[in-house]
Amino acid sequence: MLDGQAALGGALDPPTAPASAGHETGEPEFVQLLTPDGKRLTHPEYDVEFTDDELRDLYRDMVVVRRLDAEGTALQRQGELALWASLSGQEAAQVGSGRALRPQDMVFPTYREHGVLYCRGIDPIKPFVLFRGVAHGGIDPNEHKFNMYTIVVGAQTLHATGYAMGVALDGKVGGDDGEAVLAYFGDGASSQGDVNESFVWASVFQAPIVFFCQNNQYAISTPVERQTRRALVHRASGFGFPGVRVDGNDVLACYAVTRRALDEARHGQGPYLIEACTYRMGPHTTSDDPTRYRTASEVETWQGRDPILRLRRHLESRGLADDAFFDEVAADAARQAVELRERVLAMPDPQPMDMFNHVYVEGSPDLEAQREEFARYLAAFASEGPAMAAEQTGGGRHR
Ligand SMILES: Cc1ncc(C[n+]2csc(CCOP(=O)(O)OP(=O)(O)O)c2C)c(N)n1
Ligand SMILES: [Mg+2]
Repeated sequence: MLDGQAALGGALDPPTAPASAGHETGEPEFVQLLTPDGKRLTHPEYDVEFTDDELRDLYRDMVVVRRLDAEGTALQRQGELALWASLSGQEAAQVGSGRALRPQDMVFPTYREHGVLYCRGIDPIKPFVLFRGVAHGGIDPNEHKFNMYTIVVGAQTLHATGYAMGVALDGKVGGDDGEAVLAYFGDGASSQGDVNESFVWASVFQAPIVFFCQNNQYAISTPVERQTRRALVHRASGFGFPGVRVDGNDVLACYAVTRRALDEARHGQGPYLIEACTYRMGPHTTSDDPTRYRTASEVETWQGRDPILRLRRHLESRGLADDAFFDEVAADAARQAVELRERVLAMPDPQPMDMFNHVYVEGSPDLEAQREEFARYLAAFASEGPAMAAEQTGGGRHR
């Protein structure tokens, strides 16, 4: 037994035991508050009362992030982005968890959390800056309490755990105003050493962190069955903290479990694992062709669990929204997408020499030597005109 474990009491026991939540047992058991046909369920441990306005707002958020995401795919296909990692299908997991955050909470995303970024109030153009390659996608993590995207699979869970340990050392846990950390990762990342090491450190130091696994069933072409023989949620108990499996296509359930887990963390109860069962409807990124490794019928099955459609059905069945509302939301999303597209196309290409500007605060002799060498290299194309210089340096590749 770990020192101090007794003092933590029941915090180490999963609040719900997802008994048969394994691939091997067929139908998974998870927290669900909204069925695919829009029926509202209750749950004894994870439930939230949503106002009518909150339900409509969650609907709007999901429609908008799906629409902006579609713009990312379209822009890449038109040669305007180098790459796009789509969130399509994962809107409920991202909006539900993203809206469950309190202002003081800190987020560590992967490369796919455009929906969480949107919920954080960050300008949605930020990921487009990164994927167009005009900047490194830098943002001030403290401004909106949201860190930079991490492409290195699983690495952000270590950053998040270290940060969360710092939060605890700073004495910022233990009350309603405590800070909690939300770290996203994928089913594939669950096999990374970084993620497992994060679990160890977070657990033994009772760090205020919620690990949010979007199990979208694939790590590129590798199905989740190649990551684990049991449901990922079971990992939590082995590391010594609670875990819960949630219907990741149910925005209400994702909100409810994340809110509860974050609140426990901010009150000093230590880490929590959430496994959100969802599905990546599109390719891994625009570089991938998912028809090579999954069947159309599987995709169809998941279409029937669509996160947006089920909330729409719920709103309709309760008379909380009519066609005018749905049309207005669609028009709002389309307007935001057009505006985003125009701003992406208007982004200036970076100047080749700019890459030396922000490497060190005060520069270095090596950097200066490289800067001068590269300037001479560019000057060598001067007689061939700016177009050739741009081609040699990668500038203008989007055209
Ligand atoms: C350390 C590391 N290994 C491999 C890769 C290549 N890679 C990028 S995404 C990915 C799959 C990740 O799958 P998952 O964690 O399930 O997240 P998802 O993309 O499904 O959201 C891999 C292997 C990488 N970026 N970093
Ligand atoms: Mg995955």
